[in-house]
Amino acid sequence: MNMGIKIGGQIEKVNGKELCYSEFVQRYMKKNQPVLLTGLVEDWKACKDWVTDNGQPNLQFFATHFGKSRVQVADCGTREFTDQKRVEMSVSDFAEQWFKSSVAQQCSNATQGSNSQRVLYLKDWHFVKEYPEYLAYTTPLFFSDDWLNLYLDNYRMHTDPDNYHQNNEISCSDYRFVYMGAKGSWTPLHADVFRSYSWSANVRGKKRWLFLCPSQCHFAFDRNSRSCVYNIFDEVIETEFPGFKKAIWLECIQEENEILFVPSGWYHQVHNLEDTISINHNWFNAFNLSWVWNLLLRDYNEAKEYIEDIRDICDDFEGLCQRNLAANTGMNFYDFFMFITRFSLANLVLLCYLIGEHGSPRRSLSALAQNLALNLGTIRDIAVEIKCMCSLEGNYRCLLDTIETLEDPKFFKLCMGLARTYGMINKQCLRCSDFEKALMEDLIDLDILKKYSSQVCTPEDLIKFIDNAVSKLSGIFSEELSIIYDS
Ligand SMILES: O=C(O)CCC(=O)C(=O)O
Repeated sequence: MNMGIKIGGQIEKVNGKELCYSEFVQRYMKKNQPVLLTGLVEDWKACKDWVTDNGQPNLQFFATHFGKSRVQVADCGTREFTDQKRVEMSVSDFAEQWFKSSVAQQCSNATQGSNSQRVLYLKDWHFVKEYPEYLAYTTPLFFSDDWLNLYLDNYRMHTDPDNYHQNNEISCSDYRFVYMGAKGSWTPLHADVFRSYSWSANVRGKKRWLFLCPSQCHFAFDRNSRSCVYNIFDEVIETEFPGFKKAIWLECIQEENEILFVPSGWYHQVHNLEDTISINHNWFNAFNLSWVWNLLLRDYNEAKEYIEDIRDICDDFEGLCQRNLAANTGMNFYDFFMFITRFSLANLVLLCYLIGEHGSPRRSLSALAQNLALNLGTIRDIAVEIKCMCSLEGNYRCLLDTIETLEDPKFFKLCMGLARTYGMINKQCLRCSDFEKALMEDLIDLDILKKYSSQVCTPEDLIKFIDNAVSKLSGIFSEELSIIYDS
């Protein structure tokens, strides 16, 4: 019997209306600390439409408006490998089963009998992707610097031409989800996909979260550091998980209408204390990009070690490692490299625009230029790390042609999304419509970016590309751009 976990403290709660963006960055995002935020969801349509007048989940509304959607539903009582067993069903079937089991629960409460109903939990519903027009909620400003979903709105993270699965399309299409489950539904211990940040808003209901900070995570792993505890409230066998008892957990009771910020690499287990509907995004940006790269590197080394014994009989051992990495982690080194290269280029396009448009720096633009410089500096640092990985030498084929990219409508949309994000964060100092017009009508002087070799094939190419562009641009934003080389 698990004699109970040690709880060392609670998560800080802050009124989101009294916090400004830069405070959120300094206190939580940069320091990778969790926080519970109040006051940010009150005007969401989801909070009205998805909850009945007497405060219950409005299952009828879901069945009527979104009933045909196919969703993943976890059976919380059945483990399958490291997760719960999942089945696919329609939202209306899920709503019907939820309704029936809550009636059965009420009957068993009344007769003090036992209820043998399965506890089902609808997870990872790509709601925004499926219903973009419905506008259920708006992402709070604190979580808007989201490179992951902005990128996936325009590109696929991974394309394997030999292995094209329609099914995978929607499941990798974005990381904006709706979760719905009855009281008692839960999520096993895990850290988030790509070691991204996440935020989770309770539209209805209440959750209990248990967190392990990154420096304690090894306590939840087995003696080979391979698998982590599934349910921290189960009996955890000491010989298998020798450090488990030493773990000190942080607890958070998240009430209705509160949003939890979950930092990178924090393991967590979650229990719905009431019937709950939540909205949940995963995302990353300059502050946690290194977590993504470190995870990829770790998973790559594991993937390689796993098939080491077939290296000699393999025609393309490296290719196989990368394919396995993409299948298990959701992206591989090439996908990540494409991602950071496109992002660098988009940041540089925005800088070119700021300079062309305003000739000399204005105070309000200076903050924006600093954002872009921070992004470029982070990407450059990671490119330096990738370069240092000798095992990759010679394995890069030509990945990205910058001139072609600069003419690609998808890339335009990425640049516009970036402009919108940093325009919002910096209080509209950038008129996005002007930027959009300039981009569409080819009015931005991109000569600086077009001058150099257009082929970015290796991390060295990317570093050179950034350095060349920055050296030309820094005549104007010299102070802002100097932070690129700070680390
Ligand atoms: O709400 C849940 O059950 C799980 C959510 C979660 O794990 C997350 O946001 O990372």
